[in-house]
Amino acid sequence: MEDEEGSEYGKPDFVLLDQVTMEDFMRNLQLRFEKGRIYTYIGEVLVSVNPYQELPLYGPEAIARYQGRELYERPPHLYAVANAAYKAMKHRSRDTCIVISGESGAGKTEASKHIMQYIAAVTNPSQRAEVERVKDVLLKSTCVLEAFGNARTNRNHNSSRFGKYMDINFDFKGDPIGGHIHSYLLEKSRVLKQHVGERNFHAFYQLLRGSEDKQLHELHLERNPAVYNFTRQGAGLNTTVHSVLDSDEQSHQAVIEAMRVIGFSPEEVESVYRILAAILHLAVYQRLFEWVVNRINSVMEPRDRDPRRDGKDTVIGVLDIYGFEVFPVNSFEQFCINYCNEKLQQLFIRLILKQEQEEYEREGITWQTVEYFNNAIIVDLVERPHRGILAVLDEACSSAGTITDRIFLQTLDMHHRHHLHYTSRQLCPTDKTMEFGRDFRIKHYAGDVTYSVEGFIDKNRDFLFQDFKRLLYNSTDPTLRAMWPDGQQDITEVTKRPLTAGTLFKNSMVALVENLASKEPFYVRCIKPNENKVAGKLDENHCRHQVAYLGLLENVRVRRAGFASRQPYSRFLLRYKMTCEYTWPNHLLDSDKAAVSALLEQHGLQGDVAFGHSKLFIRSPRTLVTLEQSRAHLIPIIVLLLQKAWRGTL
Ligand code: AOV
Ligand code: MG
Repeated sequence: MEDEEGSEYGKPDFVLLDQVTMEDFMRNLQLRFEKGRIYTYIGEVLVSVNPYQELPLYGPEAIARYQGRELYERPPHLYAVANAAYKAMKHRSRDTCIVISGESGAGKTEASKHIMQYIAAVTNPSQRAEVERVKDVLLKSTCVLEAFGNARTNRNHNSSRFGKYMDINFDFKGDPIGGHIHSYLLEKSRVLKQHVGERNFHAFYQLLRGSEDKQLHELHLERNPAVYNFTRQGAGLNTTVHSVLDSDEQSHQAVIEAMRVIGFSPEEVESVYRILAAILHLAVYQRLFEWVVNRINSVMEPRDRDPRRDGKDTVIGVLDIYGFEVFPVNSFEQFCINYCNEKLQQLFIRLILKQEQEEYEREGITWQTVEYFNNAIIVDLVERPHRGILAVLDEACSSAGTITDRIFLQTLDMHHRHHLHYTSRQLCPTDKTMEFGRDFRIKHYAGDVTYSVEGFIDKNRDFLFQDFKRLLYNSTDPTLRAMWPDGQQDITEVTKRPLTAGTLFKNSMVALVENLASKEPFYVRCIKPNENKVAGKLDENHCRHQVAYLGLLENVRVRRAGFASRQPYSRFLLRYKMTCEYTWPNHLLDSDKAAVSALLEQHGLQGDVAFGHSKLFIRSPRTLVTLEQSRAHLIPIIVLLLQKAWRGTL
């Protein structure tokens, strides 16, 4: 690691802690945070603490320092993770994904933006026009989707109210040639209702505050958001987002500009805002949002696919989804959001804690098992067939209006009365923090959340009258028509029972997790430093809780008792064979394993490794740094020798 990461900045990797206790972990986190070092590794996992202030960590110069480097060569940074994912994709043709997790306001969306900026900055050195177009769309799509899908909540002034997974497709040169955005369950109930202190989606305020008088007049709108029920409920007159975000006025222009760059026609942009205006009188927002996502996808469909790869590109996926959240009143939306976070924690356990230990066993490495909390039991409570919460809810929804939210709750109580992670007032009559006949509580991996069942059945049914769909499908506005393709369905299709919102969400989560698991994963674990969005303040209890539930200590233990790096012998040799006389240019030993052993012995590094059946396991990152330095030192000498050889002067 570079000199600037001296001991006064704490350990740049928690794996290097003298002891793995919560106290030591927190001390290091705090020390680094105080020194403006918001990033720290656990092996290849990046822990990031939201600074709630602009830090001089980003931009072209910083990007240049990370470009093409190894993960451990520079201080921990998002750019290093983006670079590692990019290199795995480019040099090893691996589909990779970057999974960003953490609770609401922890900095996931900001992190995803920095990652996108890094990828945009290091690609397309030859300035191909089509690649530039794709990059523009990738970057601008964020601005548009934030306008329509983000809102101020009491936990985050720019909270993502939809889940977003973006695939970026790369050609064989490593340049982005397209992409695809999957959006997950928009919290559309926000259009109608916002809690005290919260706002509707940004786009409404941008429209009212940022439009010209003439346009507002044509749309029959007034400038003041306090006039409309949908935009005044939560925040009253205080409807501006005070933050690093631009004002609504500026944002409105930026969003329109972004839509133009992406390729929305002027007519389409006009339609979007006409519909938005109409929504201030009428509850179709999700369709508008989905249409915007689809429109962006249609211009990101890869055009120049490489025929040599059978049309298959390599992909980097970036996942930025709504974080775990608890409000004074939690409804169906929070239930889905928190279930989604349970699924992602399962994936983390599977890929980082479980798979790692299984690999040691497979490779015959001696290993002491690390215990960790497996949240599979909570995922099962939600998604188990027949008895899980979603199945019980679906059952309630299918019974033609006779079942009430209250009966749904009673059925849950009956099925889960002995479940360790489920309770309700009925089951625990002395607990006055829950209401009889209304609340149930799940003990989530990240904390307890009490859900009110009010509206669960309606929201899950997600019912829209077919006549209404048909009316909108028959509109003369082509954009509006495109949002209601199901308005043309005939009556037999319509009478089939549609899948419920909960089941659709569950299916999309299962598919998402399988998709992520099929890729080489990189993890960013975001931590929210305090509840008050204050710069430079790290609330110890609040952070300790997150460190605990994110499983970060277990992560360090697995990593530490284990190994910082592992790679197949052949790959290791390819990179470092030049540093040893027995292996350069080719080795004559019996096996790659024997050659690697000779190489390490020459460097005096054999004490820091273990030899698996097919892979070398390296304990400390320092060993890699030593090898990298040795390689960097030799490259100019080898180049010189080769040049001399070519000229015949050797
Ligand atoms: P989230 O995505 O994790 O929450 P955001 O990425 O929106 O959280 O971060 C919340 C706010 O914290 C941002 O609007 C910034 O003001 C600030 N912030 C985050 N990261 C940084 C950073 N690296 N530097 C400076 N400020 C930062 V949610 O979407 O609510 O789960 O659903
Ligand atoms: Mg977000």
